[in-house]
Amino acid sequence: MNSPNATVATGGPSAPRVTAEATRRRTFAVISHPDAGKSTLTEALVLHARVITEAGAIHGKAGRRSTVSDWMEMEKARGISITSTALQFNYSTAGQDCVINLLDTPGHADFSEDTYRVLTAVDAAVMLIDAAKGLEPQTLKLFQVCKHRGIPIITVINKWDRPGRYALELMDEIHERIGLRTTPLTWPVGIAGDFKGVMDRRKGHYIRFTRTAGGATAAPEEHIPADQAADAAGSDWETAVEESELLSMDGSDFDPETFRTGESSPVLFTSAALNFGVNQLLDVLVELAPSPGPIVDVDGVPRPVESPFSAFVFKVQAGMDSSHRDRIAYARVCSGTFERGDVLTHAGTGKPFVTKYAQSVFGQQRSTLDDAWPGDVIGLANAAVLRPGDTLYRDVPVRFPPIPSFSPEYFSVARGTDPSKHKQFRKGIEQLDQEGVVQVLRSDRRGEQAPVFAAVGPMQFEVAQHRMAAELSAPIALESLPYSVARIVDPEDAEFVNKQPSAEVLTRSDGVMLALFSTSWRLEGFQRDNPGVHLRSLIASAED
Ligand SMILES: Nc1nc2c(ncn2[C@@H]2O[C@H](COP(=O)(O)OP(=O)(O)OP(=O)(O)O)[C@@H](O)[C@H]2O)c(=O)[nH]1
Ligand SMILES: [Mg+2]
Repeated sequence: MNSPNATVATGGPSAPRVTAEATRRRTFAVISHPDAGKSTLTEALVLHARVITEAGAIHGKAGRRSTVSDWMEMEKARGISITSTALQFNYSTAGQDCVINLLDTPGHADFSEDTYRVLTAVDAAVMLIDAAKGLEPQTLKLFQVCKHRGIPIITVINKWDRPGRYALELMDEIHERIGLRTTPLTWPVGIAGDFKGVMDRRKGHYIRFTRTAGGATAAPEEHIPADQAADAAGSDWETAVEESELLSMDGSDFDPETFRTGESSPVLFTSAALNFGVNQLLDVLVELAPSPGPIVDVDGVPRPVESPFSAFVFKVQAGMDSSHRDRIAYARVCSGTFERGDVLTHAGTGKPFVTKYAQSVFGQQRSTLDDAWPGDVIGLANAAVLRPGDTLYRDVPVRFPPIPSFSPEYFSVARGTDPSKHKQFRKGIEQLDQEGVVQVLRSDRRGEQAPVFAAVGPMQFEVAQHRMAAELSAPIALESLPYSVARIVDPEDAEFVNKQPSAEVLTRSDGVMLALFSTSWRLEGFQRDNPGVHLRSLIASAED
């Protein structure tokens, strides 16, 4: 099944094509504290790229109560994202044809493992800040992860249609608290709550927005030359000009070099709900966000995008379509290309992997994928062998670094409440485990019927419980256990640790034995008293 593209060897005949395809790709995540408007902005970006004709149109009700990325039932009901979503679409601007791979992430700390994993798969991040709330704790943490990984950040001050803080004050806050130098590309005309438009700081003109009913369609915009802007916007324009001059004097003009190294960040002002400023963001992403470059392998060697195909799995998700019970492994393409049906190698096992079921992903929708290029996020359907962190390659072996997993801090016993659903219970638990919705731990003492769920945050339990009932037809009851720390323990020490008060040893599905302790204080006491017992932390945390 080899095609001309499949013959890409380093420097092979298709290398220029691979370079060209990589160059027109933008792969980024939208990140922030919960509720800043990530999913709403995602929807607006897609709307502006004209993939959908009306915001909120893809899922149920127009009038935008649910967004293209929030497709899970529980997400719709609660209005929060509990899992990241990938959307691939084309966008053309100023003669450039781009392919956008956008990842909308959940903001809630309980789901941050998912968000951190997504950050291993992107080349840039759009960091949202709520105009009224400023920098919030989860945004701060995610910023640190981006900084650590060297991911360039575009900052978006969202909800400018609502009363909020002063724009200059927000810039100061970002600089003072996280040391990120802001270089606004647009500047609001009208204070927060009275969003009239933005000044394009590089070109000097005024972009005036017009509201549409319910923000359901793209907002019309007029580009008004600077010398007519005062007539159009009055004193709001003058304030914007003055503030923009202040910024320039302060050295806050865009600087490509420090943007790429993550020291400075271009800023845009938006109202995702009204679709204001969204075009500008799309254009900035195309113009300034980096295209895919070499990805460093586990030995620290960069693999050029023109190398033969390689990709790594950063997420596994099932239950996207309740009528199919399918399971999708999301992979980020690092180098080369493949055509559907090509045979790759699974680096972990050395076994062949057939890409017959490769798909391009757009939220809950999927379509057959014929080829993929560096930067693309692809879905591999029903590939039971794939786990987060797995590498796939062709011809020239490679392995990418493992992806972060967090140490669980919450533990609950799960029991089926309907004895006739024994089989569904087992299958459901296995599925949640594979996806990483929760980690599943077992012990002989507790038995198969009472596995222990381990989670980074308690909301993961709610998701597991909801999905067991709604999707997997095996309702469960959860009973929380009084543990808060886990450590890896060697099998020869397991029995000894298990006998300690306030401790218990359980086995994870990959065979690793975990010792759970009620508090870190207990754990420290145990380690002091038993220096011969070797306990290891589970890390690979965000900072690794
Ligand atoms: N007024 C106003 N409301 C907005 C804007 N953007 C989002 N919202 C509202 O803010 C709420 C949260 O928006 P989401 O897009 O779900 O926020 P999120 O960041 O995706 O939240 P999580 O996924 O849970 O982290 C919703 O009620 C949106 O309608 C905006 O620009 N202006
Ligand atoms: Mg969301």
